[in-house]
Amino acid sequence: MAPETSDVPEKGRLISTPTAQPAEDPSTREANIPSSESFTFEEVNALLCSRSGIIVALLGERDSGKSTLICSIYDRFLHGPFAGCLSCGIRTITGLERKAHLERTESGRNVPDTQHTSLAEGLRYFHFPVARVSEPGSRREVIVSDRAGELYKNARSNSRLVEELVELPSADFVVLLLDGERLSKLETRAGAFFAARQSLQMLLDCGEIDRTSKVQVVTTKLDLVRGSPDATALATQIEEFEARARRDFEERLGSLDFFSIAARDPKGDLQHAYGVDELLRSWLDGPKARTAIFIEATEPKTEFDKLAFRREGRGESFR
Ligand SMILES: Nc1nc2c(ncn2[C@@H]2O[C@H](COP(=O)(O)OP(=O)(O)OP(=O)(O)O)[C@@H](O)[C@H]2O)c(=O)[nH]1
Ligand SMILES: [Mg+2]
Repeated sequence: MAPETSDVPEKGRLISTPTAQPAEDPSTREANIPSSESFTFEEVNALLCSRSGIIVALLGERDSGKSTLICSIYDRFLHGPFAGCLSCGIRTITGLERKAHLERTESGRNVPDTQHTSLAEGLRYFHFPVARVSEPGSRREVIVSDRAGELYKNARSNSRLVEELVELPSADFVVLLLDGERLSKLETRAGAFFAARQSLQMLLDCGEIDRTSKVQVVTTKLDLVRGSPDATALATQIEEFEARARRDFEERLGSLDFFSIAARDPKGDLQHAYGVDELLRSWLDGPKARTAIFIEATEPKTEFDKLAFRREGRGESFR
C-alpha cells in the first residue's frame, strides 16, 4: 500500500508532536459542540442532529488495538490526505493528542506505545470530519467510539453487561478487532479466535446486532501475524475462521466483512496505519444517511433516537 503523501510519519518510529493542527471547523460552532477531549454520547447526538455522519463502534478485548487504530487515523491526517480524504476540523484534538502521547518523542520512550484505556473512562467518541480530495464539498463526520476492552470481555460472559454497550444500536459499522498479537502465539491463538466468535454470537443472541448491522472483523497487528513462527499455518487458520464466521453469521447480519491492519508496526516494516485507509474508505462508502435523525414521531429504536425523544419531551424513557 503506497503512501499518499511523502510527509507520512516515519515507519514505526516515535514522532514529534506536530505543529500543524487540523484547521478549526466553523460549522461545528453552529452545532454548539465545543472543542474537547472527546465527545460523549449526548454530544454525538447533538452533532448528528444537524449534519451527516457515520458512527463506528470499535469493539475488542483489552490490548486488541482499538486506541492505536484511532491514533493512526489521527496521525495520518496530521500529515496530509489519507484514504483519498482531507481532514477538515477535528474537534477532539486534545483527547487524540493525549491518546497519541506515548508515540511522541516528547514522551521520552524508546518505542511507541498506546496507553491502556481504563474502565473509568467510559464510552468516548473521537471526531474525524473528512472530505474527499476529489470532491471538497463531500464532507462527512466520521465518529469513532473507544472504551476499555475489559467491558467487552466481561460482556461475553455476562449478557446483562451487553445493555451497557449503548454504542451498538446507533452504529453504522460495528467493528470487532481480532488481536493479531494473540493470534501470533500458539498458546493464545485459540482463545483469540474463540473470543471473536463468542462476541458475534452473543451480540446476535442479545439482539444488539441484526440484519441491519454492518459488521467488520479486523485482524490487527498484521506485522506480528506475518512474523509468527508458523505464519503460513496461521494465514490458513484465519481464512478458515473467516469462512466459518460467514457460514454461521452472515445471513443474520446486514453485511460481514474482513480486514487486516497494522495500525503501528514498531519495527517499521509495514507503513504506518497499514490497511487502515481501506477500512476508512469502507466507512465512507456505506453508511446510513443520517442528516436529521428524528423526523417521524414514531417509537424510537436506537439509543440516539431514544435520547432525542426524551429531550424533545415526546415520550417516556425507553431504556
Ligand atoms: N506490533 C504491533 N503492535 C500494535 C499495533 N497496534 C497496536 N499495537 C500495540 O498493542 C498494544 C495495545 O494497543 P491498544 O490500542 O492500547 O489496545 P486497546 O484495544 O485500546 O486496549 P484497551 O485500551 O486495553 O482496551 C499497544 O502496546 C500497542 O502499541 C500494531 O499494528 N502492531
Ligand atoms: Mg484503548
